[in-house]
Amino acid sequence: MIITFVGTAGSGKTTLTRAFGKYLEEKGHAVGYVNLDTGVKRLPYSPDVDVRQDVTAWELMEEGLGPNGAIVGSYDRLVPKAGDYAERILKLESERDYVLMDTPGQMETFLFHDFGLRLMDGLHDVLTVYLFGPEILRKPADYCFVRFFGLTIDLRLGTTTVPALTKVDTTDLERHRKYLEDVDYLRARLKLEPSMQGLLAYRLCSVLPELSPPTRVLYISALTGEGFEDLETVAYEHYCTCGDLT
Ligand SMILES: Nc1nc2c(ncn2[C@@H]2O[C@H](COP(=O)(O)OP(=O)(O)O)[C@@H](O)[C@H]2O)c(=O)[nH]1
Ligand SMILES: [Mg+2]
Repeated sequence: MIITFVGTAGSGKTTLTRAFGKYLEEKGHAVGYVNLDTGVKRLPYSPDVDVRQDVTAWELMEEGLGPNGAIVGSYDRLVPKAGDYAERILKLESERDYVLMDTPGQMETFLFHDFGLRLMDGLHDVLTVYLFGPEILRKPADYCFVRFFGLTIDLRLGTTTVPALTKVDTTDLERHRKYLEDVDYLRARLKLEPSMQGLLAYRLCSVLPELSPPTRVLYISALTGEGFEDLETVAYEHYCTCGDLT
């Protein structure tokens, strides 16, 4: 089974790839690792498939491009190879119990670039885990934002996406849990918001139950291992039920 970690730069994708992989290995599973980040210099795990074998962002910087141009340019060069990478990842999947895919630091290069989309088109039944840190959850509308962002990843990649709050070792988990799990509570709080943003969030959250089943939210710390069992369970259920994560 293939699990892809997607999230903004610094949300914890690489750290979780390493920590969750180690957890699975300690339980006796064979784990394959895929690095899709052309811009990373050092990885805490040994990738079995690594896009840096073909191109790195820093070699394009040496050719004179700035950091953003180098990142985009590196994925432009990878586009013709997307099918090959998909095949290599599928082969790795056939040899291992789990394949963990660590995606580009900047999420947009995966979600908006042809390379990421073509690669995902070549894979089947991928479980995508959308990682977001507690620092982006400041007001009630933010909880609505992350729920919808998870859905837009589904829409974009055509995979099943489960939202995961990361770095829970750094935050007051119970407060986040209530907003993320109890849509009625969230709506009640949003109703009190006088802004247009609050009104939009209220309306969006009102249609959330219609748009998606009550998806489970994961609460994870790559440092303490909290939530790893739940992630393993969700991955297992995904492969047994083909996408029903209620
Ligand atoms: N406290 C805490 N820090 C974390 C956790 N996961 C990642 N980090 C830190 O967050 C930073 C970014 O992590 P990284 O895995 O490189 O993020 P990426 O850009 O999404 O791959 C690093 O300094 C990590 O040590 C976590 O679960 N708890
Ligand atoms: Mg990373």
